[in-house]
Amino acid sequence: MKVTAVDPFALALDLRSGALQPYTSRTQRHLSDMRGAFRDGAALEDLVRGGDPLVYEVLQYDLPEETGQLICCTTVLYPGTVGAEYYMTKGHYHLVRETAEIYLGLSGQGYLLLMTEDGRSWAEPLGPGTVAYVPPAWAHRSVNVGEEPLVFFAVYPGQAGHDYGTIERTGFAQRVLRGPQGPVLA
Ligand code: M6P
Ligand code: ZN
Repeated sequence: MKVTAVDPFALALDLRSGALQPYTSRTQRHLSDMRGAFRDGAALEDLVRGGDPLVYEVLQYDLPEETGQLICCTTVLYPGTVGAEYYMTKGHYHLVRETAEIYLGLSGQGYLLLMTEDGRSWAEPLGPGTVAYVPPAWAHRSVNVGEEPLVFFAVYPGQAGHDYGTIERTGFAQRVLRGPQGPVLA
């Protein structure tokens, strides 16, 4: 197998804020980047007009996107709702379905939602110290149900790739809504 030679390295991860030093890319997603994801499209447009808040950001140390490498990143998902629906990530399958991922929760409280193309769905609570396994072929999206940022660290195979299109077409099997007694899975 041919794999790009990379020197060993170590990064500094702040276990509370998720700050990763150094990082090489920072992806920021505002609500306007998430049209179609939330149930209440009119509420989303109101919030976009009101200043288009930042929903989450991903700090990553980029490596060659190839078999043999492991890529790690941290996600900071801010608290908030669109209508009754908690802020969440876009969510994706891996382009190469035969690849898994590990999440390590650092701070905040939320859920990791998962689903398969043949109709299974799953929700795992995600908080400080949670190690969650995303098996091959499971789409994954995280949701912040707390009052502070939901922060987690993730590791996935270099060749995995992100398939957002399938979820844009099918939506996600479950939604997490703010109910009178707290979060409700719908
Ligand atoms: C995790 C990983 C990343 C992903 C990020 C945000 O950190 O799964 O690969 O980019 O969450 O999720 P999404 O790409 O679905 O917006
Ligand atoms: Zn992934």
